[in-house]
Amino acid sequence: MDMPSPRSIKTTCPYCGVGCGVIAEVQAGGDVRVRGDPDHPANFGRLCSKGSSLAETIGLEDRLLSPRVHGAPTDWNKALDLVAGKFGQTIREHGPDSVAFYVSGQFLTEDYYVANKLMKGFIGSANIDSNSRLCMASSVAGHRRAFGSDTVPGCYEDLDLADLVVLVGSNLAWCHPVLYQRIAAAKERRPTMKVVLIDPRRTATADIADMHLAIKPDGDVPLFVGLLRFLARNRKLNKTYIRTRTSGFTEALGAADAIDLYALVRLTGISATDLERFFELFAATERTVTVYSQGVNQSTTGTDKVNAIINCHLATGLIGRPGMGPFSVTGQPNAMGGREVGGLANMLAAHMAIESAPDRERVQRFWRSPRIAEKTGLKAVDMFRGVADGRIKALWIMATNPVVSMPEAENVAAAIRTCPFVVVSDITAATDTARLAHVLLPAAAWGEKSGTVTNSERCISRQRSFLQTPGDARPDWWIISQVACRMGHGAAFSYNDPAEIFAEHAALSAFENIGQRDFNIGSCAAINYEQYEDLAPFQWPRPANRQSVARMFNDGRFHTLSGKASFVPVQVAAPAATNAMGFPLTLNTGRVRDHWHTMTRTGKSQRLSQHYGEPFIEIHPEDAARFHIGDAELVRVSTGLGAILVRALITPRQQLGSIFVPMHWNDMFASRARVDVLVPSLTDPVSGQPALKNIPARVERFTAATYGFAVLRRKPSKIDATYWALAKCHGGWRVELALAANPEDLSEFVLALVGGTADVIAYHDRQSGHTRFACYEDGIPTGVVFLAPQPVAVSREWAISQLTHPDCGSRKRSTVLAGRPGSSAADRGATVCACFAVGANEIAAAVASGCSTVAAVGTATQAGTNCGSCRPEIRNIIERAERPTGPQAALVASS
Ligand SMILES: Nc1nc2c(c(=O)[nH]1)N[C@H]1C(S)=C(S)[C@@H](COP(=O)(O)OP(=O)(O)OC[C@H]3O[C@@H](n4cnc5c(=O)[nH]c(N)nc54)[C@H](O)[C@@H]3O)O[C@H]1N2
Ligand SMILES: Nc1nc2c(c(=O)[nH]1)N[C@H]1C(S)=C(S)[C@@H](COP(=O)(O)OP(=O)(O)OC[C@H]3O[C@@H](n4cnc5c(=O)[nH]c(N)nc54)[C@H](O)[C@@H]3O)O[C@H]1N2
Ligand code: SF4
Ligand SMILES: [Mo]
Repeated sequence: MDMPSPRSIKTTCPYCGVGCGVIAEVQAGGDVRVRGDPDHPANFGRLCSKGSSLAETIGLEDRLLSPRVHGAPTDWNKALDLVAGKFGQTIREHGPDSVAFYVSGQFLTEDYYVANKLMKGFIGSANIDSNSRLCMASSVAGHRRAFGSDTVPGCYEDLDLADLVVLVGSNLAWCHPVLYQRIAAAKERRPTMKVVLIDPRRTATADIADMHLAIKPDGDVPLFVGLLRFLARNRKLNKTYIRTRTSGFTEALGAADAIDLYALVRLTGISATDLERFFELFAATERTVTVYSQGVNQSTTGTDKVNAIINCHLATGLIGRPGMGPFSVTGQPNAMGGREVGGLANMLAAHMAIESAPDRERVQRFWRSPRIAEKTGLKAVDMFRGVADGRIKALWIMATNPVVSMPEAENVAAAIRTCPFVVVSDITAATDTARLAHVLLPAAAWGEKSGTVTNSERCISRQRSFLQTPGDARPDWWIISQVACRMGHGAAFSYNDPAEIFAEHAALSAFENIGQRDFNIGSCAAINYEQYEDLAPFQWPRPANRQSVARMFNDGRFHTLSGKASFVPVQVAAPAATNAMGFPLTLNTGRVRDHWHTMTRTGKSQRLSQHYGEPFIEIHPEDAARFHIGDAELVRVSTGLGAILVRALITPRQQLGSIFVPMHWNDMFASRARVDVLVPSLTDPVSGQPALKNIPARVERFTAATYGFAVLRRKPSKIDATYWALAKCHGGWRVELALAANPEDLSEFVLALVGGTADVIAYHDRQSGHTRFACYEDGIPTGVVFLAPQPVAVSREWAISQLTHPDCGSRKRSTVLAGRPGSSAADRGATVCACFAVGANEIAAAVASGCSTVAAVGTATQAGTNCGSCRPEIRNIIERAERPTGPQAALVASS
């Protein structure tokens, strides 16, 4: 057989909404390498740590390769007939609103389009909602209130051109790293450029901030209302713009007048001096971009936060021109595409409104559909309530993992368990949601499927396949269309490829649209397969025979009835009670640099699993002392809804009274760490987006009888411990452990963990109470286990290296049992640079030997010289000039 020749395919990163262009190089032997696409306008060749590690995540381990019904593999015909039959029967017996689709911003536009078309036009319900409800809904609602359309006004170039970038509730350094680096580079070129960060935590993003305003959780509405008042009182308004291009200013200012500086300090927690400095900077800078993300959207006042920000840009006319504007950055790779196809319960396709009878009639006519949803469907939180109370009797979850990511996650799981018919489409069966499904459908993954995505700056790019689809996996658009055909809608769903779907979507965007709707990509309405294959990235709108538009609203015309932008009179409400009885702390949740959501993909990469090896809580030193929590001890975090168990990471970057727990860890990777089990389903009244930050909580030290750390060659099938957390590492798996009671027989416990028939050598240090085990099979190490009455103080990186050390003969065993590096081996410390696996201690050593800049550390160690995602942390090490080692070192790379 001929070896296939090496190929290079241009595609798009499947992670965040920056939407970086990626070149996948498939080697002759089938190996894949990825690099940034130098020609892509989103990244010009750059990638972050997640993008750079994509090749590590495309293996077939844990992939779902055939449809399954009640756990048993079956063929597509049977599975599709069953899904179509059950949905059809449920609709006939209980009406169209008895079924629901819960979809995802990680769908490609073509997947999203057909799912929305099937539900709204052919089933006739609007019960299709998306995880974007947890993500972008408040921004969508805020845009629609202000602009009359869901339009992101600016583009990435504005970040280069701005003289002031205000980052609100955005950890850009970790969540949109390539944009963060773009700002950092612009600031290096033009040191007069200013960056202000507004976040209760001092995140890695603070690294480039001239000013960090550690705002009180949910203090954003008062802050921006206060800014509007300041602008008015200091004659910094653009009165011409307000008069000619906007409406409702007087009411908005009236609402703002209710708040004086004293109240502002109290509500925001920011000093009067800092408030004034920020207000003056905003007032004095024309080229100002305000970037915002989940610290804004995920709140009961999320939509008001968005409008409070937009109000300030309208009042100054800072919108629609180079280097300025409010800028909501999208989270998921296709959050924006989902909005374009209207794949949410309160939207219709192509920026048309479900409330509008003419829009409904137009879409129905275009689709030639037998019916059209007449009213808004159930939004995510209500959808799962509907599942719980029996209104929804058939549910299809696609490309999202709600048992981990939805608030009240345990109630969501219970609802799914009671639902008569649940279908899950995923690339893996190893998720907390997939294991509750009656029918599992194997989806094609990134690299195997083809379609388009739209990034934060309205840029539409192709994802292209470069791998063969394994087993029976199929693209989502195909799966949905097949079900639609089998429900009797063959004429409308007989697509041969995604190009046909994209052309239809583009045609609908231009259908009877002479400027009423800004989303218009009519230039692609007649696109054929070859043109689609070659489609270069472009920004919408791009109507037929017209160029793309980089900045919207530059003509001062908006999509409201009056054509003017609307001020929203945002009221400053008293902040939600964070000190509810018995819950004295505020729980904040979010992301870490190297994991993506529920870890189904990044959890496969050992490089990405090293930055943080286990779930953790960040807590301020004084709060830790108040609750008697020591560094690296375990903490029980609880709310009225439940409890989780995570590792303590004590850091002054966290504000007093506030704690942070990442959203990523779940039952596949830890014993009890799904943070959404703790989060109540409180939603923003306008957008229906749940408040996933700022939750009353409490903490207690969890005292274990035994703590442990293990490095194992094989993934353990079961871990019998009160606390465990599993992470991929070089050569195998690392496990953090804690047991409430001492096991009766330590060796038996170790053998069960390591698996197989290992020889076990143990060493017990009577003085410290530590016991160390080294397990071998045929002279090859299969596990190294450390157990102790306190958190285990062994260097994680060093212990991991023992599994794959070339010299693993008996001479080495004494070193392993000593539990520390021999005199010849250095302890690299916690991984900071994922690309070149450079540890904190190596960087600290470089700093100690005279490297005083990030560039110098890069020259000495290579750290930070590839994707650059770790540069804020390197700078942090330089500033502190020392790093802790020991058990917490695995955690503190970022603290
Ligand atoms: N590494 C990584 N990157 C990602 C993702 C990922 O999973 N991992 N996911 C992607 C997705 S889908 C999304 S939506 C984005 C999210 O991107 P971000 O929104 O940047 O990420 P988060 O960590 O959720 O939250 C941002 C910040 O909001 C702050 N915050 C909390 N409460 C408040 C408040 O009341 N006011 C203010 N001003 N700030 C507050 C938090 O402290 C946190 O630092 O990231 C995308 N990029
Ligand atoms: N507490 C708290 N909770 C949060 C957040 C928070 O900040 N705090 N953030 C919220 C936000 S912004 C978001 S976006 C959500 C994200 O939450 P989820 O959407 O639940 O998280 P993912 O892990 O991205 O889930 C995607 C699923 O799709 C699967 N998948 C991957 N590719 C494909 C494909 O091509 N087809 C199909 N069918 N499946 C595929 C993956 O294996 C995975 O199971 O979490 C939300 N939940
Ligand atoms: S910033 Fe990173 S995760 Fe986001 S699209 Fe670019 S490479 Fe992917
Ligand atoms: Mo998101």
